[in-house]
Amino acid sequence: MTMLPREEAARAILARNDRGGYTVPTDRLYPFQWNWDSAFVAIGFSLFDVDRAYRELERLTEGQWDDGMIPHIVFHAPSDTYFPGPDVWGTRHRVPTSGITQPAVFGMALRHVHEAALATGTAGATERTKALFKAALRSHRWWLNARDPEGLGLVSILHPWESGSDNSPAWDEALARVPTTTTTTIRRKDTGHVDASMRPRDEDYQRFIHLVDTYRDCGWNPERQWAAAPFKVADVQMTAILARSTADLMHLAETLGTDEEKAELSRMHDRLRAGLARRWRPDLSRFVNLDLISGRDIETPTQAGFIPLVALALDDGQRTAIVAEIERWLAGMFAGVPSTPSFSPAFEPKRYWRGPVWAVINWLICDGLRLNGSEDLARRIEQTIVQAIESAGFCEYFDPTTGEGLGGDTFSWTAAAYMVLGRRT
Ligand code: 9WN
Repeated sequence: MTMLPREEAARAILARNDRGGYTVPTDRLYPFQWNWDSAFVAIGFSLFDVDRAYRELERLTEGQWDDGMIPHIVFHAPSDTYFPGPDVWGTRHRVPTSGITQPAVFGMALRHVHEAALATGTAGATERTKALFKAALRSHRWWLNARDPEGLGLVSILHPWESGSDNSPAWDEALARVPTTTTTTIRRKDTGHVDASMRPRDEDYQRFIHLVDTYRDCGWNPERQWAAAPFKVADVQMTAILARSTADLMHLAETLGTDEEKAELSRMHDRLRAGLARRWRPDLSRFVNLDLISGRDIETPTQAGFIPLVALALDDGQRTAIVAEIERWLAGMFAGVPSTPSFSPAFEPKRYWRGPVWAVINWLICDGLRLNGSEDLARRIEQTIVQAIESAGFCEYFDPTTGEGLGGDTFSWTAAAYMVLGRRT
């Protein structure tokens, strides 16, 4: 296997962030197991340690709720370096967890891990994949029942943290309706680890915690939460990732699933792709979210508008338009597709999800570009990400205008992204 210039360093980060079969995103700032971080990390592990890749996903499913939801954080072991901890969430699963979820990269990861297992002849792979496949299917059912009860073909987030893009300007208008009052005392820890100018503001945290208080008061019951939610956005990034994971589960089901499971997955896939396709806006050359409280489109430009590339085969007109739009966002940038473009009034190149570049987001965009025939652009973007990591280190995110590394350092998913994207460039 090819070794990249910083391969050993990348593996060392995964080893250092290993807490016993699961990987924390980074020490201290994020001391627990996070849902979509672990899925990306499992893909990274699958390149050199398939058993460990399986373990990452298996440990995540220890937190899966009886209704199928895979929570966004699993608190396997206590730590006082992160807020909000298990006491604030007040959930009642056998392992302490948060009460919300995160993008369903799990299905995509499972396919990667399974294929790596087949390629290396890993013993016991079929049984392990089967068990994880069942867990993934249960979580997809939860998504469609709990988060698309009206049958839009789009799944909704009830908290910005569910999107994984917590502080995105896409949420500004919807979040402004959420009160800043909380019954929980806010004790932020994040700004003790990284510069406050890179993180969400205090007012955002008050609204984030107001939402946690609201859903905890609903006893974490999905129907009650749906009815009470003051923040409810049908998110194209979330829906696209779920649709792509569904396609990957369909692929696994070919050999491992029953006829009923195959038919069910195929129905889910059709429903999600039809919902997504309706979110294309030709005048913007991207897909847009729908605010279910106001009933209005959210047109704020963010990276989410490009993520449906991973799930849809676009027609020629759409493909040409989206590629031109991505090129426009890249103009003058040092690295990658930014989370908010520099021409937007909301652009802040160093603040969380309001401009910086995330390696895993670019990984998804490049996968989608390849799927849609734009190999050259994908490779060009991947090269800038790999270069930023090689010069600035395995940071949480990067300033797109300079490549400066920001946020937490020694970040697990950046290490995984480096190994995956580096092999393609
Ligand atoms: C809240 C762990 C997570 C990522 C998210 C990222 C950030 C948490 C936070 O860190 O969110 O979940 O406290 O800021 O936005 O995408 O999964 O790396």
